Amino acid sequence: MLDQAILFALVASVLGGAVFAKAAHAATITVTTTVDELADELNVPTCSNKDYNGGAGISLAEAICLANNNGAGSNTITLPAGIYTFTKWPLADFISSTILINGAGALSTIVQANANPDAGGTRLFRISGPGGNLTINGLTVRNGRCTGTGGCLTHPQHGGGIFNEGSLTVTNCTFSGNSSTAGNGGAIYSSGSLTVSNSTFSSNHVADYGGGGAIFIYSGTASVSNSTFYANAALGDGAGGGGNGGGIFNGGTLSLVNVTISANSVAGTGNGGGIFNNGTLNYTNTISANSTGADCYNFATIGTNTRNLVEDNTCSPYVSGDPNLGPLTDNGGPTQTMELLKSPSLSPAIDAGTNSGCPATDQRGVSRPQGQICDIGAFEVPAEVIYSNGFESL
Ligand SMILES: [Ca+2]
Ligand SMILES: [Ca+2]
Ligand SMILES: [Ca+2]
Repeated sequence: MLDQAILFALVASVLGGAVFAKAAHAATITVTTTVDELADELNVPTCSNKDYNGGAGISLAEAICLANNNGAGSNTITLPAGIYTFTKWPLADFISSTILINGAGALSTIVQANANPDAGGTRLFRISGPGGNLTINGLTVRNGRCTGTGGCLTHPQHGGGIFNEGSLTVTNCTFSGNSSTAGNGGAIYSSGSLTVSNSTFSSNHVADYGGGGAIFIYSGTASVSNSTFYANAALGDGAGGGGNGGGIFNGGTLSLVNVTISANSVAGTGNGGGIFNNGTLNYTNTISANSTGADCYNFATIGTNTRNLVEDNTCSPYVSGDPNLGPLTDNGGPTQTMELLKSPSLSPAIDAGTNSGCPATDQRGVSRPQGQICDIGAFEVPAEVIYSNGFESL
């Protein structure tokens, strides 16, 4: 016969479990395998009726489905160091819930498309609107691609890395080698809400008449800060035609704060090697330089325009001329950056920004400002230590 206290404990335990189960929509899911275990079931763009138990572990695709099926509330997916290769389109495509994917850092957690994608390509993430809300932190998104009409499923050919119709937040990430060769947005296409900080976009591209080698903002809002865009391109059709915005195409409302944009390009009839603005551009403490095609081509509205450096003097900057940038490389911090050099000539971006709205750190995590004033761009040059002997060293 059960002791009354034990019975009470059992009932409490069952009730507690029931209460917990009802509130258990928010979950943390840890990915345990780099194998794309849901690959054979990905051809239907829904997460229902899938066997999440196939294979030996929980794959990234399975984790996304588990989160989507978990109802309201936010879910955290922990993505340990490793290379996660999507072998089919487009499951991870469909994020319809609130998900945070936490990588172990952009150098060690890599999400990529396979070398030989299905016809049409292998995009890496798609956020459905309006319920989809994805945050990615500390990972690399590379080699995602949409290759032609009908590719990357119903929305076609845009956004080789990520297609966003909901809300997307990117922090401490690298996007490289993503492409959309018959559409817009090599790395990201957005018609929703986009926030990017402390991230680097390099060598992403579009082709034909596509625009936005790295990012194409069709509509909606986008805020980018403490980030670097290097060698992204709108390659054109190879016969004199081309798309706009080698780095960024803006058709919505775009805010840039302490961003470095360098060596991006357009071809043929394309314009705006660095930035093409067809919406509202608000920009502060931002560099655009070394472009093929104009560093910044404004076709619509420039709102806020404070302390920017645009090498070729397009988009009415505070200062023009070469910013004297170092190569894209590891300068400390989780992502690659471009240093402001002091020789052979002092970079005119050093101590030339505004402290108003300047982020508390630079892209690497170095506190701002160094010296009295924030530098222009994503990199803050450390203030020189002047020793009592009057020199920079003892
Ligand atoms: Ca599994
Ligand atoms: Ca230059
Ligand atoms: Ca400074």
